[in-house]
Amino acid sequence: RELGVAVVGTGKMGADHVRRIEHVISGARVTAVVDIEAERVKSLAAGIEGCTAYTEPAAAMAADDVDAVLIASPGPAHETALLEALGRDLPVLCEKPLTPDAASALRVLEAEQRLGHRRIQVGFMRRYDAEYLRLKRLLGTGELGRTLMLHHRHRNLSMPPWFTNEMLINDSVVHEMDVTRWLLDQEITAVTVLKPAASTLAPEGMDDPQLVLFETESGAVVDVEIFGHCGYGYQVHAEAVCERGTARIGDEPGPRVSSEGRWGGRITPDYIERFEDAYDRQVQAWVDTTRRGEVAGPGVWDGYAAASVCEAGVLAQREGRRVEVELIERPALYR
Ligand code: ISE
Repeated sequence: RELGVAVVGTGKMGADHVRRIEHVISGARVTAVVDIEAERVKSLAAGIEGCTAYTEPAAAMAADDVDAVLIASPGPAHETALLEALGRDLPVLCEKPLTPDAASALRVLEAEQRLGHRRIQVGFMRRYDAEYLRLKRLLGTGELGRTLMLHHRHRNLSMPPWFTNEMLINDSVVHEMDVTRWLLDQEITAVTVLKPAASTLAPEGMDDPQLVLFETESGAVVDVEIFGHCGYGYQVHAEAVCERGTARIGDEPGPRVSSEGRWGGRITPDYIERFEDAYDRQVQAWVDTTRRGEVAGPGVWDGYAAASVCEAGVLAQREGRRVEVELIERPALYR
């Protein structure tokens, strides 16, 4: 039967996933929506056949028509919902960050280990982006030799008003932490954060942009430009510098229009549009594997490792020094 999904959190990302499950992908339907905003969730559920509104994740997870959970609430609310889902042995797709810090991520990791099998996929959707996938495949062939450096650029048109300096690391650069670990197939060992003079267009008190440096196990060095208020669009670029060549992705997909003595194109305004295909492919893959009783994609280990790098990153950002990443030994369940 179709997978009955409870979507927990119906803000920008949660609402987009509801639309995706209902209208874009196949094999699943939204049987429950959960939000502390009772009115919002009630009116959302009213527009979906066979969907019930809840204000408590636990109540939705107890319902007979809920087979799996998609968590899209803010990071600090994830741990409770994840532990509840693991307690019921329900499959989960959890938006990043898994949890806001390494200690809470470790608690989730321990709970999944106690369960004895993987149940949680983390929403690091860039792993489903066609260009990132091609870059991963290319680096995997070994044609270009070892990867020595990665250059990432991550620019947002602007950030919502509640966004903080720490969130630039925990909510934005967390994506580069994951793709770096995935592309290079190794852990990040240390983080340094440099702060150029801030843009006067950034909110008071926010150091924007920032340059974040990672060191990795093999000795690669990775830089990430994170710019929260670039003011012109949403851009994500990555370039691998290898021994025998370089490979770059994220340049505008086109069409590149030449007309009236000028050339140019359109820049996507936000991640919902830029990574639309990646989100679609990610959720479809999660539904397909879940229906087969399997778990694939980035998991709790990846969420925990990213949370540990974030923790080092926030400390590096605050104290202006290089901070080493602390990780437990990788448990057998995640090897
Ligand atoms: C947002 O939460 C995301 O996950 C986006 O992918 C990222 O580009 C953005 O900076 C974050 O705020």
